[in-house]
Amino acid sequence: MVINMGLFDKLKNILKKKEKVVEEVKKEYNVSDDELDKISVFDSDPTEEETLEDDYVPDEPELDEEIFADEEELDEELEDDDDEEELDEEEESEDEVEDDDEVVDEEEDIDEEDEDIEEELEEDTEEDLEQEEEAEEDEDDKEWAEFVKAHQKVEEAQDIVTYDKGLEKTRKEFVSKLSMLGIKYTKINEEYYEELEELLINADVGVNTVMNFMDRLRARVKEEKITDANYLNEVIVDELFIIYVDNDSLSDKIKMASEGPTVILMVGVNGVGKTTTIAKLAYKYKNEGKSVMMIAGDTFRAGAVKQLEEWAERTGSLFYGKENTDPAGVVFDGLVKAKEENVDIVLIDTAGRLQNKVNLMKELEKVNKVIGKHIPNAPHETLLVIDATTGQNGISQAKAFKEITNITGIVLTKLDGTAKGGIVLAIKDEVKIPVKFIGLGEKMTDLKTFDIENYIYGLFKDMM
Ligand SMILES: Nc1nc2c(ncn2[C@@H]2O[C@H](COP(=O)(O)OP(=O)(O)O)[C@@H](O)[C@H]2O)c(=O)[nH]1
Ligand SMILES: [Mg+2]
Repeated sequence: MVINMGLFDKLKNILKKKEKVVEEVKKEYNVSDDELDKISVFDSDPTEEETLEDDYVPDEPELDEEIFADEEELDEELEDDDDEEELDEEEESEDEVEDDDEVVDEEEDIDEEDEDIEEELEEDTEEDLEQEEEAEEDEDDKEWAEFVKAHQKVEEAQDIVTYDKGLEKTRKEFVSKLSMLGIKYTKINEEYYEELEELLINADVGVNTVMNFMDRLRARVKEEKITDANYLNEVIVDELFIIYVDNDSLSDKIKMASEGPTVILMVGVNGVGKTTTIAKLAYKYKNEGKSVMMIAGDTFRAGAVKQLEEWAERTGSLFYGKENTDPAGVVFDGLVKAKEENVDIVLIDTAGRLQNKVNLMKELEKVNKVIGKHIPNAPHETLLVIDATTGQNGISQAKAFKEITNITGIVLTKLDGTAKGGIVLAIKDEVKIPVKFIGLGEKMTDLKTFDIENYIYGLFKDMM
């Protein structure tokens, strides 16, 4: 491992930038932290107005009866006028023809010239129009790019504040104690190390992770001749960050199908938050413009199917479920429907009774077989949901499930409800499965993609 001396300063810069993004967005939209989630940039798409106006160009009439009615009336009026004028003109020209044939020839010449000029004029206007359109498109592209940027910035601010709030308990408990340690000990000695170790274990960082961490810290103190406990806090943040990024071969991204539905299977014991996480994921993907379908594979627990159906309704997702039947059968029928409806994302809920490991393993095998038969390379993700408030128990669940089926990612829920947010580090280090999402509250917007920088911000922002 390469110890990067400048890491803490880099972290500090990252955290400062995050603070700035939040302040700027709050100021721009004139909102408080609590109101940030309510900003919807999509309500103010700057190119929308122009698209509406474009619909009213004459050769593409709006299918609006009132507009048609008006136009018909107008046409009739115009026709009436035309008839009278035409008649007058005809009479006049007849007289002229009788008077002199030569005039007719001249008139023909003039007509031809007129046509040429008209053609030229038409070409000119076409070119002008093209140029105008191009300019408009460029302008649209620019506005759209700016809009996307503004949207990303709002989203970033929303993420940061959600992390900030969701990790408050851990921050207050663990980080304030860490700061106290720096004040209490003017010198780094055995007692200091012991207290620090206890602090980390209490934050659920995990015994093995803490042991490795302590070894590295001691070595670094020796090597860098660190004596000041306050300065050591910086090194600690640094090292905690390294624990996480060290294992960076693990991808946090959700694997998406290149074509056809992306299938995400949710597993985990009862009560950890599978069903609500499915709802939050559906909400997220719907917001991204994707079509979503939920399949209720938890067919045994009374009310589980109904609960998911309600979430489907609320999030505007499609739904398939049947109570008291074989889960693999429900998944089979659900996937047939998902393919028929050309759905983008399929979220499958499962029952999580772990009291019989063999049964659960067989059932998940069956479900996986059905999914794989329907859609090649599916499920694209099997996400294990664990409840952060259960601490080390959650880690044990992860280890057990890992033996049962191929877990591709972890969703760590209820981080907002615990002061032991260090569990994120333990999972990465001891389970070696990436945390892909974290639950930071009960709102639909409280499920976030796991982001180490936002996590570090949520934990240590007071220390910077
Ligand atoms: N505070 C908090 N509560 C959560 C979170 N995720 C889920 N819950 C709650 O956990 C409870 C159990 O969730 P449920 O989805 O029914 O669990 P399941 O049995 O695994 O399907 C519900 O009351 C949820 O509101 C979270 O991130 N934060
Ligand atoms: Mg459930």
